[in-house]
Order: sequence, then structure tokens, then C-alpha cells
Amino acid sequence: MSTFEQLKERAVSRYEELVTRPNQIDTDWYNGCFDRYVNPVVTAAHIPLEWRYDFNPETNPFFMERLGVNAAFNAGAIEMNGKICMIVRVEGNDRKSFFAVAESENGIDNFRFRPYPILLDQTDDPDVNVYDMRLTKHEDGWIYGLFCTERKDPAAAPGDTSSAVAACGIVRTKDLDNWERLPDLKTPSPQQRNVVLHPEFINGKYAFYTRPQDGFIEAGSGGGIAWGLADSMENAELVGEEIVDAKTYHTVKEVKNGCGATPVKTPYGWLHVAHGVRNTAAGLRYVLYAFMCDLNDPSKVIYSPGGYFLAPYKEERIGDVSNVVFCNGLAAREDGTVFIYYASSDTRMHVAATTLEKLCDWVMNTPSDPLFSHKCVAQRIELIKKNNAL
Ligand code: M1P
Repeated sequence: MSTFEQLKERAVSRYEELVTRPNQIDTDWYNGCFDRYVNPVVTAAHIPLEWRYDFNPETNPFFMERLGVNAAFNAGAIEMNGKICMIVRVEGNDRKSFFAVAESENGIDNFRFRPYPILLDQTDDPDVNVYDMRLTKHEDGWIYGLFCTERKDPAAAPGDTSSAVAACGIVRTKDLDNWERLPDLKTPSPQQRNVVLHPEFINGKYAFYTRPQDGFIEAGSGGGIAWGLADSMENAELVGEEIVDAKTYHTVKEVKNGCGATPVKTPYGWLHVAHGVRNTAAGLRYVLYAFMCDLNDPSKVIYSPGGYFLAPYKEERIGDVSNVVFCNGLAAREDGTVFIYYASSDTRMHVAATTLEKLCDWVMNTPSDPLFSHKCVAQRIELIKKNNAL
């Protein structure tokens, strides 16, 4: 066998070993609400070899990676035909992200990518980078994908090679293979990221959770997660954005927050898993938090448990952008199981498994943040006293 064949065979066998590796619950972890799993569910190494290597010994005698992949993270998720499908943000070594569908029967291991990544149609203003797609199965019959499209800021000063403009791109599909590009969402605020489409019509209109922001990185005066209505998806435009869940001093969402997965309808309200960001001496820290909105008025928060729901844990803390967990997809199955897909440190994907019943219990019965240390102590003493009286 030639050296080329040996190298290729070794890469193929390592790849198969990785993608077929069974996942197990991490027994070190317990909080009563969700299980963590030992292995990430998708990593850069899960990207098919034929997407990265040239398989021709004539043009690639050393069997080298030609188009490397740096990371696989921030995936949207949906259940389709009994399988869990993630639409993964795949980031090439060239820093450009794109989308690709990975699917699994059980949602916790054996994720495999469909044969090709998604080649998005372009609007008149081509995307320089795209990322973080949220999938919404809307009651109009389409599955919409809302993502961030980023272009260089045309107003950037000469020599400023970093300033960018972020907006919400929109595509729709029925099968996750064929995608129709629609015009970008128009909103009153100059920049947008983390936009999520509500699954049902509200007063006959399409409803969006947005995250108005002044600049590319800073939410600034943007205020938090907002809400707006549009007449159509073919030319989606929000005339107003009202704040639903504000960023708040000395909380897990002090610097900014953003809607995460598409909200899940429960008997008690619309359940959200979002991300909150605070600043530290070591940089920004991203955690997941949860809240619930009114069933009839999803712009109204009715339960807002204090603190984080899920924070970076063990090796999740380290990656390209360390101390980050980020969720833009979850799958709620008919049997009540909920898989929360989250990325760690802008590097790889994990799953947290729970049930709708447990999630609702957590959101509805976890006390809210009293916002002052002495009130937090009083809250804890009340719990201790109740326990001691049992
Ligand atoms: O690097 C952490 C995250 O930063 C951004 O999120 P936000 O807009 O809330 O700051 C996004 O770029 C996200 O992709 C990234 O994971």
C-alpha cells in the first residue's frame, strides 16, 4: 500500500471511530435539572474528511489537509423525520463561517453531516461572514433560518479593517437541503445579532425577538432582548422594537444578552434559553439563562429565574473565545425529552438533556435575582430555615 493510501486509511479509521463513539452521561455533574454528557456532540474533527482533504494522490501526495476547519459551534437545531438535525456554524481556518447540517437518531452521539455544506444565495450586498442560525418551524408551513450576516462597515475610517455591520439574514426551507434566500430583516436599530422568529403568528403578523445594538460588538444603548412585528417574511421590516428582557446591572446579563433557541411552547408559557454576558478582568463571560413568556402575549416575561441556567464547566471553559457557552438551538421531542444544544468557547458543540417538565419546574420555581447581596442572603436564609424545619 502506498504512503498516501496508508495515511488516508488511518485518517478514515480515526474519523469513523470518532463519529461512532457512544456518548455517556457525565456522572460528575448533578443539579437535578439536566444531564451533561462526557463528549462534545460535534467538533471540527467531525467535519467530513472529503471537505478538508484532497483525496487525489497526484495532487496531494502527502495527504495534507487543504481546506482546514477550525471550529464547529453555535448550531441551530430541529427534529425532522424522527432525527435531530443541527445546523452547525462551521468555521474554516480562513475564519469564514458557513452552515452545514449534521443529524443523529438519538440526539446525543453519532452525528453525521449531510454530503455538502449549504451554499447560500446572496442578496445584492454579499455576506462576508454568516453565523449562528436559529431554525423556526413556523405555523405558515416553512422552516425559517435566521442568521447573522456580517459585512465590512462602509463608513469605516481608512485603515480600519475591523469595523463591521451585523444584520439578520433570512432563509427558508422545507427539507434543510433546498434554501430560499429572502431579503435581510430591516429594523430601526443600526445593527442586529441573535434574532429569533417566534413560531406562531401574533395578530396575523410575524413576530421577532431582536437584539438592537449600537455597534458591532457593543449592545450599547440597545437595552436587551427586544420584540417587533412584521407584515411579511418576503420583505420583513419591523417598525418598532420594544425591550422584553433588559440587560441589568450586576446580573449575568449586565453587558448584553441575546435570545437563544426558538422558544418552546409549554402549557404554562413560552420557554426561552438565552445567553447573558458580563465583564470580568479576564474578558467577557457568556452563560445561559432561561425565562418564560406569556402564552398569549409572548412579548411579556412571566417567569425570570435568577442567575444562570448553565455555565462553562470543565474543559468547556477553554477554546478560541474562552469562558463562553452559547445556545441557539434545542429540540423538544414528543416524549417530553428536551435536548439543549450549546457551544463552548466558540469551539465545539455539546448537549444537555432534560425534560420539558423539569425545565418548566426550574424556570417557574427558581427564585428571581433580588439584585442586592443582602437580599440574596435573606433569600438563602429563608431556604435554609425551611429545610431545617423539615
Ligand atoms: O464570542 C461569543 C459570541 O459572541 C457573539 O455573541 P453576542 O452578539 O451576544 O456578543 C456572537 O458572535 C457569537 O457567535 C459568539 O459565540
